Amino acid sequence: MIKKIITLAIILGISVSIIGLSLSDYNFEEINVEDTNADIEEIIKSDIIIPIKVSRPGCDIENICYIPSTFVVQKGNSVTWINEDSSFHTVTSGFYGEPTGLFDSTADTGDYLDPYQSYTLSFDEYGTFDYFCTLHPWMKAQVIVE
Ligand SMILES: [Cu+2]
Repeated sequence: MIKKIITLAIILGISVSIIGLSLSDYNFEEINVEDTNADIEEIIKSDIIIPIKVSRPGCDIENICYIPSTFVVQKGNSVTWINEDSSFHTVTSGFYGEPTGLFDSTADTGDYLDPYQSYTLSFDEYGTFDYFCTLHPWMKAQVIVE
C-alpha cells in the first residue's frame, strides 16, 4: 500500500514538473500600447459606406446602396466614402447615363474603388449633389451641402 502511494506521488510530481515546464515555454504575448494606438489610427474614418452585396440589384429597394443614401455636410467640409464591398464601385456625380462631370472617383483615383479603398471629396458649394456608381446602375445616393 505504501509502495503504491509513493509511486502515485512520484507520478504526480513528474506530471506537475512537466506541466510547469510547458507553461514556462509558453510565450505570453505582451500587448504593446503604442502599436495598438497606431492600428486604431489606420482605421479609415468614413462618412458614407458602400456596403457588401450592392454589386447586385436589390439595395435600391431600401435605398441602402450607399449608407446613408442622403448625407448632409456643411459647406467647405469633406466627405469620405469607403468601399466595404468585395466588388469595385465608383462615386460619380449625376445619374447613370447622365454624369454631371462635377466629381468622379474613377477620374480622381485613376481606377475603380477597390475593396476597402476610400475616397474623399471636399464640397465647397451649396446644393444637392446626386451621384451613382458607373458599374451598377441601381446604385445612387446624394450629398446635400448646407
Ligand atoms: Cu457599384
